Amino acid sequence: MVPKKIEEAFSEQIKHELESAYIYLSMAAYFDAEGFEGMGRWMRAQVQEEVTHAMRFYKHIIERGGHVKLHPLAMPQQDWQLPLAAFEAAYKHEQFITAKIDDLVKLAQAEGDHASRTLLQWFVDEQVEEEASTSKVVQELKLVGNEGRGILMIDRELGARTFVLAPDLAALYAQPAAAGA
Ligand code: OFO
Repeated sequence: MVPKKIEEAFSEQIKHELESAYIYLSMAAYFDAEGFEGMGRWMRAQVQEEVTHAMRFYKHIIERGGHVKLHPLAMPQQDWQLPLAAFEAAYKHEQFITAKIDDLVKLAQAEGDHASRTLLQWFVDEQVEEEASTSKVVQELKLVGNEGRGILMIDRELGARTFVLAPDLAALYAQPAAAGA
């Protein structure tokens, strides 16, 4: 059975992960409207990834006999001055999420909840990547400044990103086997 405090904190984290998806969807809409197709695609892949982050917490609560309670999502920012401003906001948001994951680690330790440890370690590692990937784009955009060709090259590079569903989550979305199959 999942401890009550963990169930509540993980439900709250589902909200943060879905808010991440919502923020990145808003950024995708901004990039797509501004003609930055690659950045729009990168953000749309990030949206998918954030939803799977929420679903990792969801799966954990359900598997341990808990009840997921959903919270309202905050309205995301709709517009940015430049691609750099959007990616800076994304990097800052990832730092916020890292702090939330660190709080969850402390809570799981205080509750002596060893079952949450593996899940949270996955998120600790993931946040290193999340911060690194957004910060890398910020650095690249800063390097090229307002140079149009440079921005377009970054846009092309980011457009190569695709979303791949992690195999350990595939069961959440797979069709149930037909009876007698
Ligand atoms: Fe869920 O890692 Fe980004 O926000």
